[in-house]
Amino acid sequence: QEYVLIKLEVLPPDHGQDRHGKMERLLKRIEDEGKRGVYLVPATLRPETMYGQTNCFVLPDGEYGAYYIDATDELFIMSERAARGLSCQAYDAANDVYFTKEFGKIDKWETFSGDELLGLPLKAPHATYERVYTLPLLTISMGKGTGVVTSVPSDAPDDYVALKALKDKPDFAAKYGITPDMVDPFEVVPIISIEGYGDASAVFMCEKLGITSFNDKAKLAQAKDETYLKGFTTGIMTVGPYSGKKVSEAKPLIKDEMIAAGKAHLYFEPESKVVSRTN
Ligand code: ZZB
Repeated sequence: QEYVLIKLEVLPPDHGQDRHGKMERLLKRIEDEGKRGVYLVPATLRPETMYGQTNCFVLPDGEYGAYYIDATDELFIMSERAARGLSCQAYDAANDVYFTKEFGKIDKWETFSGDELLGLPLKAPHATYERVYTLPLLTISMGKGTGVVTSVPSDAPDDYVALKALKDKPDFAAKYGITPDMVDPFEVVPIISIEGYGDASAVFMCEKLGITSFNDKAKLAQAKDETYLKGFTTGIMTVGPYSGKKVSEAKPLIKDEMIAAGKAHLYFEPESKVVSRTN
């Protein structure tokens, strides 16, 4: 499985977050050592939807680490499994540069539980919002991608349902230290128009199928499959430099541009067997 890692830069905590001070210490350390930044790195199959990001999701009980990436001189926050996967992959295959200096060797600077990452302000590439926040999502699988998910409620039904729940139930959000300013200003951003589904297909499908919570598992799966398929086959971009182009045409162009600009990297999901560097 080929994913695209998106780099969401961690900004200095502004209020109430980082209750153990780990992020503050990490940001201080990278400044002292002249490293380039700390990023949450969600894995996505839909890089063309980054214009519609409203937040990032982590699993509150999940275990994450901040790993040093030699190729970019930055720290990436992700699951240990994903860090191991990256350390076995080329950053720039043409020039024989790998993500970490030593094949398969990871360098963890800090450990975070998901709830220690909640509420952190982030700068997300291509997003219309200047800063977005890290919010809880209980359906994240730590065994897939990086365990970090970026949220596009216009086109991802799961994201729409999760963000709506946090907005509609401030008491639930407060349990995770999420304050209304981290969710209320973030409206769905229409980015792709699909004939018969409008310009926010996830919202359309959730309303059409009457999905109100994560308990509607079968309906959510149906909504996801349908928006995925329709988005790719008949969707038209309505924002960005490829506005007016088909999603299927814009997607590889946007992906390549983000990678060339250092805003994203390719990430191959590790299979059970690790592929050797020489083959
Ligand atoms: C942005 C995005 C925009 C996504 C969209 C989807 C959609 P799949 O097909 O099941 O592999 N994701 C990534 N990692 C995880 C994880 N560990 N746990 C739960 N969800 C995860 O799903 C890949 C998609 O699931 C990824 O692409 C990511 O969300 C999420 F408009 O990134 B996506 C209709 C879907 N639309």
